[in-house]
Amino acid sequence: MIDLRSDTVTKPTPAMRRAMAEAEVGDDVYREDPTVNRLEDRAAAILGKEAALFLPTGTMGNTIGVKLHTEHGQEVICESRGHLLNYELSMVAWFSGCVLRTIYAEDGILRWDRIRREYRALGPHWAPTGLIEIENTHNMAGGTVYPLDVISEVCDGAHSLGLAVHMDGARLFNAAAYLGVPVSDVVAKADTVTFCLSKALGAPAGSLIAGSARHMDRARLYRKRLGGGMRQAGVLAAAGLIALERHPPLLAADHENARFLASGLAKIHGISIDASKVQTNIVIFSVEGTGFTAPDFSARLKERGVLMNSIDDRRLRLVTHYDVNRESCERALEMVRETAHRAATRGDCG
Ligand code: TLP
Repeated sequence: MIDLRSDTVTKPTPAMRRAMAEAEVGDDVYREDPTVNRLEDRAAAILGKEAALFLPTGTMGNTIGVKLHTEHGQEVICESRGHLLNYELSMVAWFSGCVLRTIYAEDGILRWDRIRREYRALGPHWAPTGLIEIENTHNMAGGTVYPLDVISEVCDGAHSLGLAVHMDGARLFNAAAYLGVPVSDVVAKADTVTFCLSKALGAPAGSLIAGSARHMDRARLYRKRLGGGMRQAGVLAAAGLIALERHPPLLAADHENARFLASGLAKIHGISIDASKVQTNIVIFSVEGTGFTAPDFSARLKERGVLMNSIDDRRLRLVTHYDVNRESCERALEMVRETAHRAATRGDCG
């Protein structure tokens, strides 16, 4: 199977497995796991933040990020296709008691003028805005990257109103690779940032949240409340350290493979995609013109050994990662071509 459903599907490398077997561990709830401590210190240093905290998932990172900056009854502004709203089981409401005020942006990138219009101070009828959340890269907008000046403007604007900015940087390192800048530049003005070791960086599990030492002390309490105190978590942190130190340079190849797939898809009859918009490792395309629904197209691709998820009735998403090389991308493209062609020539539509 060529698995392009997500970059979460990668298997740990031999180096990761060795490091996991040999990891020095302790009880992380007592802050005695040397490998976790090392990972947190390295992550904070690489991001240019005072402190970082190891977490089981990105969802927990965003949940804690929202909780740190808000009070019950406030609004959190995010883009309308944001992961925070659509894929996190309403944790913003469940844990933080806030509602989301969404803004649609075609490219997923929220600009300050749009945010400013949605900002609300406390009024007789209005819940006040408590936080701005930005997703970088933006998953469902197709892996799009916030330009540095946009982040800067959003953060300056938010801060001028006394608001914090939390960045969902699940694929933060992809954003930095695309921009060709250190990750610390991308997150410099964000108050807190979550990033995942288990996405494109390829670790089997784990994410971090980073920010001020004061925020991370509170984040540690919220992590425990959420059931995320993980004891001898050094076995996971060891793989995470390899992901963090060695894998960022590999991301450029994933981005090239995504562009290769996108430009190949653009040539297939019945498929629509603007390949020039693909920036990182996520490609979203429509199969509407093939006559198949996206779930049917996905099922037929699976029969041909290629996994891609439908994200709605018309569109599929593919995500490149280090377990899929160029040869597998060529094969995947061939299978998409065959599936679309079969629909066109035999009327085999689902
Ligand atoms: N994204 C997953 C699915 O949940 C959709 C994927 O396959 O892309 N923020 C962003 C932008 C994400 O894409 C994800 C996971 C998360 C947060 C949550 O991370 P986890 O799965 O570790 O909770």
